[in-house]
Amino acid sequence: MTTMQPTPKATTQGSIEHYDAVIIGAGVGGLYALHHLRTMGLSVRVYDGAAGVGGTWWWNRYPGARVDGPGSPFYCYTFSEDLMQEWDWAETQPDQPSVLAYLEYVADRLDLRRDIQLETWIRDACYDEAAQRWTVETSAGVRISAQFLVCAVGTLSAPNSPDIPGIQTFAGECYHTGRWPQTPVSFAGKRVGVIGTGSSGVQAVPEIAREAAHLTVFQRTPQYSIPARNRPLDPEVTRQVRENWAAIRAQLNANSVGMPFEMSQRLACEDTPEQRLALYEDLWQKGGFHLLFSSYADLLTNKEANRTLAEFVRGKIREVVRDPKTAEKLMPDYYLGTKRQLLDNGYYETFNRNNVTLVDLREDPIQEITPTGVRTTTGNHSLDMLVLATGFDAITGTLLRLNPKGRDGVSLQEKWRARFDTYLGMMIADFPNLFMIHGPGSPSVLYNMPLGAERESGWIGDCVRYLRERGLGAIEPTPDAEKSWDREVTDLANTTLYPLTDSWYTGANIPGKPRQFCVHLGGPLYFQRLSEVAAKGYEGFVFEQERRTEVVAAF
Ligand code: NA7
Repeated sequence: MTTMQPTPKATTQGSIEHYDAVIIGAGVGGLYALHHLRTMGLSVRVYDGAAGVGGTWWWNRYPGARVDGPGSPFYCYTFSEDLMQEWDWAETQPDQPSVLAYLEYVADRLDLRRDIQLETWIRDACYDEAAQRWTVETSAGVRISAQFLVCAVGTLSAPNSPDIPGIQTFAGECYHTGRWPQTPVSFAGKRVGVIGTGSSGVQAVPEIAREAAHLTVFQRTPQYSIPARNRPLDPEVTRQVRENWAAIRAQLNANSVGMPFEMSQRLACEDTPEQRLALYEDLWQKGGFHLLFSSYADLLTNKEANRTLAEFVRGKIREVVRDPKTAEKLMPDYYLGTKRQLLDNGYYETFNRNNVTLVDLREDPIQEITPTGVRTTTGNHSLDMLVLATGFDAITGTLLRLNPKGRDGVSLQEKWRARFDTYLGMMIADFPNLFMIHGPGSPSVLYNMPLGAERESGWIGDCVRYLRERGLGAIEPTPDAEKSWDREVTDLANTTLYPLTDSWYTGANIPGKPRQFCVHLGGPLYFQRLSEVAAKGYEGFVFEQERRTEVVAAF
């Protein structure tokens, strides 16, 4: 591991600092991109609006927040043997403080902080065609210039605050899970309402119910949740992973979601109903994503296969929730796994508590929020605190809010009015030298995100090197390359059940957002495509010769 290298110098022209690369975001993606580009010898500056590093793990401090996918010791960077050997994970599904502590440790261990400016929002970014550089402007009005702009802005970082009549009038405490306060929040003795039952709501509900005087859960769409079965991480697992790290890393890279799962090759119809039930029961007891990935290969592609697992989980809800009416309200009816699959620690059990009420908004919609609570069609729910677990304008929302201006001043909002066109999920036509990490059209949220960030940053670094070695000043994809990439992403998605469901994967959670499933489902195939494109001299891209050389740092 390289530490304590000298920071390549930024240059100053007039009052503007010039860097080789500006990275927006100091989360999982931005931290690694900084390390990687800096190791290559580039001058790099990272900006983040938060007061600490960690990105989504800095903001999402709501009670119960924890890794809700496959957990430790695999939700981490893989590039450094040292990081792997040094960091001890305590639980199989690390909680938010643990993941944040890990990212802080990485920032310190790699000496990243000296190139990160916190509490600094980037409010604008414009491409200067003559200079072949980006100018970004901070919320304080400071302008910075960089040849490359790396948007590591996060896929779940633009909170969706619901437009419910009267929401601004609520007089009690009101928190969005994605903007949870830094100071402790007490629920003791309070009447709390939670709106939203996605991952955040399902994680927060059991924790809040334990402390609050009363909890009212406002549910719009019931979801399937699988027990996470979080437990202390067996030290023997850690030991084996450390001993076999090279092999495990290769396994992660080869896996379709970047995790060491045994992906089933068997079809659901190859087993009898009794065999299926036995397998589902076994994997339900095991907990986590095994039920989805290690049971049958066609659960996300075949409606009948999906129905068998959905029926099994509905049966579990009926078994756990004692009041049959409440159980019926909790019954999901979409294709399991096509919304973000939830993992919980006692979610359905929480509805057996006598201080918890479930309001089914499909039969009893919210009319308005008043200063004292929530009024639904059937009555008032008096509340001291409102928790908005209403999610995010996912994948594209933060980039669109930043709204960079590319060639001819065209804005990203104009460019993406109808479709989120990208090439490889990495770059956008008319936005030269702008790279994305976890952008639309990449595997992003359906892949191990630290590993994806590493692999995408590696591609960005190689691309920068390619330009520098050839005296090229700018790169951008062709519109044709974007169109064929869109077809590839869409064709892959259409082999699955994902596009059939309203979810944040399809953009359906945000009113007016174009409906588009913009996650590349290829896993290793995606990274193979990245390598192929690079090997063919960046096929699908066009270049410009370097016009100016005086601001280019030593490389
Ligand atoms: P999600 O998964 O988008 O969940 C948001 C929830 O909020 C979901 O149940 C929504 O119902 C509900 N919602 C959204 N707007 C409203 C309004 N206006 N009224 C009532 N209910 C509403 O976000 P999360 O934060 O839970 O999870 C996102 C990721 O963040 C997750 O993967 C974690 O890793 C962290 P809907 O289903 O749209 O009917």
